[in-house]
Amino acid sequence: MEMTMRWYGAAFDTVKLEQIRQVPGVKGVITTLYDMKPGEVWPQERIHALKREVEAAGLHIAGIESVNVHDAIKVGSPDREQYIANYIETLENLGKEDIHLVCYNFMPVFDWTRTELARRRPDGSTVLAYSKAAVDALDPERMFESIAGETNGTVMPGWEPERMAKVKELFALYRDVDDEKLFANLVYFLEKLMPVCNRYDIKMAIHPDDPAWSVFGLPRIIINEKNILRMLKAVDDVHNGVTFCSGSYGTNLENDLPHMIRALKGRIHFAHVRNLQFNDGMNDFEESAHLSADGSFDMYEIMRALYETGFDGPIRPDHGRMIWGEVAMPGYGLYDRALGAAYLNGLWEAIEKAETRGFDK
Ligand SMILES: [Mn+2]
Repeated sequence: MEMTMRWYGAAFDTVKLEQIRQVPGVKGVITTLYDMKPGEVWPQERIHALKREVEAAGLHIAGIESVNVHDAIKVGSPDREQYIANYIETLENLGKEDIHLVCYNFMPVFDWTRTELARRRPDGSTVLAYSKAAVDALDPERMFESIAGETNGTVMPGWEPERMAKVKELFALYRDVDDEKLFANLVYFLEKLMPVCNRYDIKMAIHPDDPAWSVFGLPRIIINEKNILRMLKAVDDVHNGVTFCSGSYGTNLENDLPHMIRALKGRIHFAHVRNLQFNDGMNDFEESAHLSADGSFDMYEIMRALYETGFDGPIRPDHGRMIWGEVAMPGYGLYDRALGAAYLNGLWEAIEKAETRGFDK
């Protein structure tokens, strides 16, 4: 396991590499070229420059989150061939720069869905939250406007304004795409990627749909153990793997997280670990602090399952609370993610030492 933090790049992130460097145990960042649009080829020089920038701060790039997938690939329209070729070229350029992990998702129209970006908790912190009642009352085409005022002036991944301006067209594009078609398009895409992934040893790590069920009638496939196992089997290559995100799979209380981790042994290449607090079953939840006692998940059992399955990829704390007056992209402040990293490191050390030394009787 390597502890990392996500970093959006100097032009977009309120957190500096120098600050990340001071979080105990963090030597790697998960980063991206945030201004690249889905479907564009990432130039090797820009990847190289990003790498140099990260390394100048005493860190290294542990992986990319994300290289976004163009909608033509997801819906399977004829122009997907060009976009797949572009994606392969991007992977080639990443491989040449010695980058071996790429997180991506295959969610239609919306990336993750939350209905509040700054719900206030009793301790005065604010967190991202989801309420079914709010989703039901919402016109999906107005989803972006409803949260736009809460982004603290930042551009949120998957919710870029230029993308949301076209949301009506996007819905039309997916009109004839059901779960099976989306699945077939994902398999088609992955099969095309495997040769370049093998050549450069690039592990593709699909991020689950968040929340892990259909929203606004759109198809959703990366939501549970059964579907992921089907996907892994359909393209049975170690480079076709998973980002295990506890906060996304965990939105569905039917998902037994430690069990899933064990079932996906060897194919989890990247982990996002965070907690959720459920207030009214799956109808209402919020992103609590990472600590088990602050939310609904047993974080010890999640970390233990990762340890026991020999997980050796990057892990990162996920969305943090906004605390101590910080103003940052919701979920991506420095302070609470640093607390999360320290806590997860502590759990890991305790699990590792108990395993290797045993407890004194
Ligand atoms: Mn995640």
